[in-house]
Formats: sequence, C-alpha cells, structure tokens
Amino acid sequence: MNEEQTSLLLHSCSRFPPPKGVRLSYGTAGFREDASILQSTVFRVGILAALRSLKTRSVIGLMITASHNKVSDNGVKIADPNGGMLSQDWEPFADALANAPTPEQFLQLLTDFVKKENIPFDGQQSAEILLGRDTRPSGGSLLEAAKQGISSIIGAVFYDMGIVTSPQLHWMVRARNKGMKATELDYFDQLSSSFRCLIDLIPYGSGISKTVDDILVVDGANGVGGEKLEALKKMLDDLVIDVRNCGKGSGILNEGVGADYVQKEKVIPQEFGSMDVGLRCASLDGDADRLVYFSVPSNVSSYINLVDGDKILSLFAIFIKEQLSILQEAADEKVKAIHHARVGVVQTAYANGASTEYLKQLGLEVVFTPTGVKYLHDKAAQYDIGIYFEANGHGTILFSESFVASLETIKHEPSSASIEQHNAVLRLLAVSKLINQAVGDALSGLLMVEAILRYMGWSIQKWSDLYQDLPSRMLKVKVVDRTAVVTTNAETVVAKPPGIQEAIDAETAKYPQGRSFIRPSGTEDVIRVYAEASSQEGADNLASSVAKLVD
Ligand code: 16G
Ligand code: ZN
Repeated sequence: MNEEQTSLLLHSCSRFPPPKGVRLSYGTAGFREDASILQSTVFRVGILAALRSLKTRSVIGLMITASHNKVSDNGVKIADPNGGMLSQDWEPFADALANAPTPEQFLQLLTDFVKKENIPFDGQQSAEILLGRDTRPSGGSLLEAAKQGISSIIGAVFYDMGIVTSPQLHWMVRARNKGMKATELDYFDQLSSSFRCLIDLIPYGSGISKTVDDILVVDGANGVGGEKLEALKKMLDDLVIDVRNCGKGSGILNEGVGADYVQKEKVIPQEFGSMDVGLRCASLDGDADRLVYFSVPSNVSSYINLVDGDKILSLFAIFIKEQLSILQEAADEKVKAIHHARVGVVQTAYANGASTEYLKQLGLEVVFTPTGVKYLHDKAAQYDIGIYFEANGHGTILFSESFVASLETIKHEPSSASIEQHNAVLRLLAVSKLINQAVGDALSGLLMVEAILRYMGWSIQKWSDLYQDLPSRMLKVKVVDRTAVVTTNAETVVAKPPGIQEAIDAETAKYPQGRSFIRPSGTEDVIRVYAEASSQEGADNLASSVAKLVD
C-alpha cells in the first residue's frame, strides 16, 4: 500500500470512530443495529465493498437497510458479483474490520487481509460499487458514510442508485456484471414483459382468464416496496393492484404493517379491514425482499388467513412440475431432456410440517438448510431448477445457466415439439426472467403468484386449501449471550449447551405431531423458539415449556 493510500485511510478512518462497548457482527443479513451507532460501520463496509470489487474485478453492491426491523434501526449488507449475498468466507473479516478500535489497528487488519487474499491494491485497478438504500430517515447520512469509505480507496468509484428495494440493488449488480442494462427502468421492463409473456401463454379456454377476486390489495409496509409497486403497476395492464401503506401517509415503516408482522402475528395489518373480506391481499416487508399473501375472513376477528412462504413455494413447485410433465411425451430429445431437469426444493426448519409433507407427496426432493438466504440460495443453486423459500416469505426460483441455455435453444431452433410442449418451454423461460435470479424479491414473486393463479384459475381460497398448516407458535427469549446456543442439522438439533436437546425431545414427545426447536437469532439478541403440534393449544404449550428451558 503506498503512502498516499495509507494516509488517506488513516485520515478518513479517524473521522468515523467506532461505537464504544458494542460488538458488531455481520449476521444473517449484514450488520444491523440502532441507526445512531452505525456511521463507522457503514463507512468501513464501504471500504470492504471496494476491496471486494478489487478482488473479484467486478461490480459490487452496498445496500443500506434494516428490512423489517423498526424504523430507528438500520443496517448494511454487501451484494456479491452474482447478485447474491457476500461470500461467507469474508464475513469474519467484515466483523474484524467493523470492530477494530483504532484507525491504526484498522489499517493493520486491512493490510494483512489484502496480502492474505492477494487483492490487487496498487491504485491501478478500479473498483465499482452500486449503492442503494431503503426509505429509513437515517439512510441519507449513512449513505454519505458509505461514500466516504469508498472514496478512501484510490481508484474506487460508486454509483448511487437512490432509494431502491434490496432485490432491485441485487438485480442491478448481477445485471451489470453480465454486461446487461441495469437501471430501474430495465428492471421494471424485464418484470413487466416476462409477466405479460406468462399471461399470454395461458391456454385459451383453460383456467379462467380472470380470477374471481380480481383485484389484488397490497400492504407496502410503509416502505420502499409500496412506492416501487406503484411505479411498476403502471406498466402492467390487466392486473388491478390497490397499494396501501406505501409510506406516503402518516403510517410508520413496519409498525403494525408489513410481511414480518403479518406472518408472525397473523393479524390484519393497518389500513385493512372488513372492506377487504374475501379479497386477495399481499404484504411486503420493509425492503421488499419478503412476500406473504393473506385474506381477511368474514367472521369479525382481527386474525387473517395467512398464505405464507411455504404456500408460495408450493404454488411455484406445482407450476414448474406441471410444465415439466407437459414435456414427458416429447419425441424431440432436447425437449425430453428438459422434462428430466433436476428440481430441488429448499426449506428451513421453520417450514410448516404440513408443507414439507405436501411437497414430498408431490414427489419433489426437499432439503433443509439453516435460516438465512445465503444458505438456502447456495443449496438451490445446485439444481437445474432450485426453488427455495423461508416461511417468512423470502425466496425465489433459481435456474442453472446451462438449463436456461437449453430452453433458449429450443425456443429458437425448430423442433418436433407440439405447440403445448413448446409453450411449456416458453413458460419456463419466462419464469426464469420474471423471478429474480439474484435474491428473493417480493415484487417479482408477486407477479409470479398472480400469473400462476391466473393460469390455474384459482382464487386465494383454492390456493390456501392446498393443505392445512399445522398449528404453530413462535416465541423469543431475551438472553445475555445468544451465542451460548449452538445448533446443528439445519438448526433442528441443539449441540450446546449440553442437555437442552434431550429436554426439548422430552417435552415434544408429550404432544401429537409435536415438533420444536430453538436457535439463536441472527438479527436480534434473542433465542427463538418454534413449536408445532396438532392443536393450537398444544403448539402454544410446547413453545412456552421449551422457552422455559432456555430462560
Ligand atoms: C434475515 C434474513 C432472513 C432470515 C431472518 C432470520 C436475509 C436477506 N435475510 O432477515 O432470511 O429469515 O434474518 O432472522 O438473509 P433471525 O435470525 O432474527 O430469526
Ligand atoms: Zn427484508
């Protein structure tokens, strides 16, 4: 590192002292804390993003968001060249950088890491970072800190993409690295045109061209997603969307609204009520990477009928499976090969047991990973078509590049496929363009759900009735040190402290269809408890007795 670079770093770093008495950790989705203590962290992540860009010789993303957390929190995460989450082997370095107490120690860490990772750091190579943030009021000043961090690396430049959803930024990074156009308009264009393509491919006369409850009502969590959906819907004729909680009124981000609230509490979000009985409703989270659907039941109650990530996953799986089965009888070898695609479904321990049972009955391969998109995504990427979802509504469908290339070949070359077989191929291709290949995306997921419901001719009720969720309960227990709990087997078994797993097993055995697990949260200082049983009372009791074991 030359002298100019060293003094630039020392100087700028000294203007962003780290908070005292806080241990920062790059958790499941980056750093997340009260926004007031994040200046130095975001500044340092700016530097980290520049290093990552130098190392990978690619465009990198830096997103400032705390997703579904309360409005006073904020956070920062990095998007890797393929649009996915930061490679896990860099996370310990992110932790170390964020926690270095002095500019000198920070510089030492950086110098050692640059050497170890062989990062071209001679001022000759350029680095490029796309910046994005959600609507949080603290976002503007944190973005400044990120810019200062990036600017303290000679040769690094940033492009401010403004207020965007997390998936938009991930999409843009991926697109840029593929040499594609990557503005917000390009994103909207791709989503709306592939949606149109799917609608146009609905066989005439099959299904019904419009579902009975044709209007879709969306809760935008008072965040960025609602605002973007307002813009996107202008490009979608044929789909009537009423967006509420789009952040323009007095409502507060994620307060009594949003996918996290709706999924965890199972209650009607603000601005929804008896006028929505029977309508198809959806909810996005604060940075629009999660999506759940729900309906308001006709009886007077504050509870909703939740259609969660597991059911979105099931709907997607049915559709994909149906397209592949259309190709079963294909005479053309290339088309027949599509039929034999390796399809994998990825879930976490939070997936409702009834959903796993249902997916297995469909004949699908179901695998489990720990919570957090990075784990599910990596697993899903191992298949030709990998469908992953967390129950909380984060998920997508990944298509391998070689599989998409085979679809493209069939699209463009003459084959002996029948029209319906050819259309099935075109539908798969449209899905691969509609559904975000970088990360779970509430906006693209929503269009996908809408297209499939239209194709099937299903109401939300029909979709919801695919299977009955087992009653479940989630609790959280505040603890001094959440890292004391260590889990294994995709978080289904406690390895440490000793004895707890046996006690959980003993409790679980008391309940018909009982299942329970605990895990340290990756985003809060709590241990989470999940329980499932054949009755709601059973699930509640099991959860509270397991919670007592942790306390
Ligand atoms: C983050 C994760 C989400 C996970 C959640 C779990 C990403 C982009 N987001 O929001 O996938 O479900 O954390 O939170 O990875 P928890 O560890 O606090 O339960
Ligand atoms: Zn989110």
